[in-house]
Amino acid sequence: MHPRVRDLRASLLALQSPVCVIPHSRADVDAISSAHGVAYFLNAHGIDAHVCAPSVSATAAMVEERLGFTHNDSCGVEGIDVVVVDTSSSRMLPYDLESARNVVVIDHHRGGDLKGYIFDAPATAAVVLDLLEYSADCRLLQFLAAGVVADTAGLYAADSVALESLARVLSVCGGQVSDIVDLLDSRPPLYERIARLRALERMHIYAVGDYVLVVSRVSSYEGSSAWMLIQAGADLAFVGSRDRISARLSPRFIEETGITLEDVFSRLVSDLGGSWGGHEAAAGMRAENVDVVLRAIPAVISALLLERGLPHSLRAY
Ligand SMILES: [Mn+2]
Repeated sequence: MHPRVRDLRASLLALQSPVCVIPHSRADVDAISSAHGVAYFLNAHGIDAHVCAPSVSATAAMVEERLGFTHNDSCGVEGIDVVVVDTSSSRMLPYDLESARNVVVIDHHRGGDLKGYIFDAPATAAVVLDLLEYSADCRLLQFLAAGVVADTAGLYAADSVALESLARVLSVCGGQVSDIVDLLDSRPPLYERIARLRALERMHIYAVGDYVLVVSRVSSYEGSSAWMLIQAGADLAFVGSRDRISARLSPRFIEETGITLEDVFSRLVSDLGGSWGGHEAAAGMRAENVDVVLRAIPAVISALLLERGLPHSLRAY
């Protein structure tokens, strides 16, 4: 056990029943699994604890149900002991904790306003696994392992600590990585899947030099559709709905050309009006006439490449 986890253990064991364990609002898999892990730890040590989560993300709710866990949707915090998990920002909490008797905070994000146990860890669930010393019901250990997988983008961003915690869960409970990863596997709702398929049906494909640009049109779920087009092999995907356009870029395109969606959308907005917002690889814009903007995209991408001294041919397929 990490020395700081030992200190956390002592702080938790000093709490008095009943304890309310609260993950951040719109709790993700890491937050909700960690909350269940802390409640289990307290209950195992004779302290009555329950998880209180007024809002839970769709994926977190799905994993929770798959593994047979339940939580309370609301709780009163006045005069009782509270454990906050996976956040140290009071604005991320569903309750004002001013009136609570004691508050213990467990997190792995820096920069919050609440003091507590902030770990340099890949996920709060990795800390909770250490706290439990990997000794609990396997449903709980797998839930926490799923929290680690979720917070490391499906292990893509996992470091040795994340892999070690996953390896220890597998050595205790058996099974393989896919058993944990599959817990997080969700099928999007019907209308989202139909929108994605429509995006495939209606797409226009361009080769801009070595890059594949895809432009399409749906009536909703344009962001999910753009993401799917990148998964399907596009380097640039732009999908319009009634009054907005969502876009995604592949990491390869940004790395090799230095062109981001900030460049693309600020050019489109200055040429055609509208407004945009987002990040370099995922962003969206609002436009009065979405079709006019969509038609302008191939030429704008081509111009941006030329401005960076990257000659290419532009072909429609
Ligand atoms: Mn987390």
